Amino acid sequence: MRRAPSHGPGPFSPGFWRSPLRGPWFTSVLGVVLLGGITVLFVTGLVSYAAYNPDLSPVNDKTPDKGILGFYLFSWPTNPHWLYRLNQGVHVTLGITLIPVLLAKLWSVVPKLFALPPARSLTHALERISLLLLVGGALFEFVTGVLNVQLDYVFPGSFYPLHFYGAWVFFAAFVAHAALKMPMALRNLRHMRDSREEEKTELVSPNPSPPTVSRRGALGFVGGGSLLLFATTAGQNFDGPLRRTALLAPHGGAEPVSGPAGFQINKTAAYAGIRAVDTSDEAWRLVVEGRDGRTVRLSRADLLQLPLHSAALPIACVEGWSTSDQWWRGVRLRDLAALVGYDTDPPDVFVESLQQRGSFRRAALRANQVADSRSLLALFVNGEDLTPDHGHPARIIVPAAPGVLNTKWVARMTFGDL
Ligand SMILES: Nc1nc2c(c(=O)[nH]1)N[C@H]1C(S)=C(S)[C@@H](COP(=O)(O)O)O[C@H]1N2
Ligand SMILES: [Mo]
Repeated sequence: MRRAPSHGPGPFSPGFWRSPLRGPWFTSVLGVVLLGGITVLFVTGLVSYAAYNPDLSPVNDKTPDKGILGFYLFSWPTNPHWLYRLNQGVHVTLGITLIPVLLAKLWSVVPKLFALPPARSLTHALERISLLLLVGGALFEFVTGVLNVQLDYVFPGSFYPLHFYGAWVFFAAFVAHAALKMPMALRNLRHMRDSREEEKTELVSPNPSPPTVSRRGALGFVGGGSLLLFATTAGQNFDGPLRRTALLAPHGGAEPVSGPAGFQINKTAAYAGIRAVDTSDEAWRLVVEGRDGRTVRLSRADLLQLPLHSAALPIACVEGWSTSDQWWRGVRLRDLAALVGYDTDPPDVFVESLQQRGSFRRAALRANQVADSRSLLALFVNGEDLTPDHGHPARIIVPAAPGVLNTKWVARMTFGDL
């Protein structure tokens, strides 16, 4: 029997960590899964950032001092119309599914956190500092992500820059870590399988308790946890019975009402402080501004006199829920641009809501989004007037864009390059 080397008291002694599950094979399997999964999370996260058209700052992107990190130079496309729905569905569903894998991975290496001496050499010291960024960054990104999805914006307005900067710090540490450990992880996976004959490493307990479950069994348990999270989350990207399987989705995962307006609502009119007196046919006017200060004021009846068009488009929120295509009907954004002097080549537009309360009131759209014939100032959805909660009297709907750009209760639109 091997004797436990004692380097310190309690957890600082390797003999303190007795699970026979810990070892290079177990850690390597989880590490390889995270390598693939976190890379996808990072890419879909960056794509999601690009979808906001962050160069339309400070309106769409309020990240302070982002410098070269805000390097997007392209206009977010409008095709395919489900682009953001797919991207964000993958980002959020995968992120939630990976939680058990992340926790198991951290558990598998936790003895190393207590390893003494704290640093054997300068390289070792640097490696341990990078691990702090890695573990701290991972926990920070997963926690802020989940909080945002579940409690929509516990930190009003600040989730976005926190998650954004956190992602860069975390990913830099992650790349360094993967580059350092990948060769060893692959070697472990190729040669060792689930062998008990592992070379003695820091990960293997010198004083293991008798096993109660095999390593494969433990991996199955982690995978089962992931599968359960996946199965109770993914449904929020679909309508009907599937959405009811999204037990973990925010808003209880249920349709808010039935009928034509029976798709998910982000913020209700009551929450946003929208009063019926301001949205009545008598009171409400849409102000459209454009070239050379040209301004028109339109009542809902005026808008109904303009050519009306339909488009089947989803709402896809950054929080990871989305609706299937809904039938929107209203006035094309490019037709509104034409009313104020842009007969050809419509420019960008800055959209403001009636809403005075809460962090969300305005959003900007790029010229290519305005030009798309499916981009509407919608007055109807699924054959009926918009309900107050979906943005009555009028709301924006744009193909492939994040839900947050689809401003509800529109009051003013200013056309002109931003
Ligand atoms: N004025 C206003 N418009 C808004 C919002 C808001 O809070 N206020 N929320 C946005 C977000 S984040 C989303 S996902 C969609 C949701 O639209 P829905 O509630 O009709 O599903 O509306 C967008 N438009
Ligand atoms: Mo949203």
